[in-house]
Amino acid sequence: MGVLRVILGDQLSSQLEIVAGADKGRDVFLLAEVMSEASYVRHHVKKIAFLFSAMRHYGDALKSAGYTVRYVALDEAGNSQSLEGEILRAVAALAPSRVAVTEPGEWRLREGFEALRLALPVPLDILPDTRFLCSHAAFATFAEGRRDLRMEFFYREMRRRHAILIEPDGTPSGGRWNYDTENRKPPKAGLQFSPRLSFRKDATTLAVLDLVRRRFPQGYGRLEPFHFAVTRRQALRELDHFIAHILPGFGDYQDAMVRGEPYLSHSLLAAYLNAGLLYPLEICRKAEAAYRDGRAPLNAAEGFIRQILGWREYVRGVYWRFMPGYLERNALDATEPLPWFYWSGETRMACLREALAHTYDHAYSHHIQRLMITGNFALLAGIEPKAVHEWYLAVYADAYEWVEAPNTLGMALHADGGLLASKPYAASGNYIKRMSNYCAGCAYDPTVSVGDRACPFNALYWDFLARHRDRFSRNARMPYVYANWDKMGGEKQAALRAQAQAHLLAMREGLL
Ligand code: FAD
Ligand code: DLZ
Ligand code: SF4
Repeated sequence: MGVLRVILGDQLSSQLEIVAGADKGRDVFLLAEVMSEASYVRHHVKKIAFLFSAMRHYGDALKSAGYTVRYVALDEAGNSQSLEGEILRAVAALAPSRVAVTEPGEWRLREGFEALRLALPVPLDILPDTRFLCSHAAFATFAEGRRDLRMEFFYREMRRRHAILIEPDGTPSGGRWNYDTENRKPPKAGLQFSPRLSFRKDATTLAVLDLVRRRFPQGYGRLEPFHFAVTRRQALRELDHFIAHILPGFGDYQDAMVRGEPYLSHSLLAAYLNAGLLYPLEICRKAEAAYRDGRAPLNAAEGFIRQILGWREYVRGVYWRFMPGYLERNALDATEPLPWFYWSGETRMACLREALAHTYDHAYSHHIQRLMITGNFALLAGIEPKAVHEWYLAVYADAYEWVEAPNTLGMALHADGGLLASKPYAASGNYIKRMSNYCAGCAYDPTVSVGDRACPFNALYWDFLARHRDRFSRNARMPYVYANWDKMGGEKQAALRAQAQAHLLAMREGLL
């Protein structure tokens, strides 16, 4: 035979060279469901089901297009349950002239493939992942010689390079690069959000749900209802639905949080984009077209495009530039174990309960919940970054290390010492009260900082700032916070710090 072409579970894209360059008559594709990938963290069962169903549909689509596919299901006899093992087994069975794989999205697999190269009797080609708009080389050029890797500069370059929201004279549409200041409205009473699509489960998805139920009985999360798109065609319907009905409202309430509303105006596209069912440029172009045709305001289109063309590409660049050391970073010396309630959802804090329930039910929570609720709490309470990282990597259907790790260690926990975010995203209960309607249903009171009803975010916030004063008081964006702390006087400061210790004790005892 010709080349054994390996497709990983998050590489379901026909535009990749691994597919585009295939010889239908001679080459064989390999897709394998393996326990090593399904259990390297405690993945949400919906994430496993989504990926297995999408992989099976993708394998079927390749077959329908006339390719030969070796698809190894999780339960298949002889499955070695590792990617390396399945490649070696396929090589022994099919005797290809070479093996090809698109570079994996995680460092550990990249290392695994380098080791496999030595064990293989034929050459292994690792092809670039051309789904991304910024190659490793282009990111290196951007980063070279810069002391400050701020996303905003990167984003402007990407806008220019891909001519998105750029006018014929080279200026940004509307005259500004960034409309973020218009995208921070607190939720108002009676806000309505459009209903979301739910995809019919075919026989393939039903078989996968049955498999996941049997093989992951102790798995984290709620498996059903299961409404995910599992094919490119369905993912495109989700995209078109978003552009037509949701995008116009994306900007205004981008930072808001509303009880009982897991999605608000977010796109839900990350799981599809990261698995290869959608491409970043097609999404950005559709959002731009919606703005140009008057179907979406500029603050919505720009805000949305910035997330994909800016943040998504930027965090991937940061990941590959700073791995493998990035995962070990712990600049704030945070050592608390992850509280059990991150898994169980059992806490008296209504904001965390809400974010954790969405996570458990949907393998999803939106960005502000990830950053300002679960992330902010872990930052303030000093939870060990690696434990937090493993939790985020497990629980979201869109989670892969290249995108999750910089968001968790860099953006949420400041564990990279400010490489990704110039100031920590630390906030007290007042922020959560302003940006959500969670506090009304809480055992705690966001306006109280000391005592039985004290919102834990308050004392933990001040204690965090006091603990890290040496580091943050030099930060040009933070002097006013320390001025407020100093104005409080010693007695109040001592009470807040004692209260923070009481919260941490309660957290350790599962009573918070
Ligand atoms: P929308 O709000 O609709 O945003 C549109 C798209 O922009 C997303 O689909 C995503 O592709 C991209 N995007 C938005 N924000 C970011 C960002 N900060 N970094 C990279 N891409 C972004 N995103 C992941 O895709 N996988 C992860 O594992 C992940 N882990 C995160 C962990 C933490 C602690 C934080 C704070 C953020 C994380 N994010 C992650 C980023 C972001 O929260 C999710 O991309 C977003 O919530 C996915 O929902 P959505 O598709 O509805 O996004
Ligand atoms: C996440 C995941 C899971 C749950 N299962 C598989 C699998 O069985 N087979 C596979 O090829 N890929 C799987 N994946 C995705 C990989 O973990 C992913 O390719 C790496 O994390 C790199 O991004
Ligand atoms: Fe969260 Fe504090 Fe509000 Fe309760 S009072 S919901 S803990 S911010």
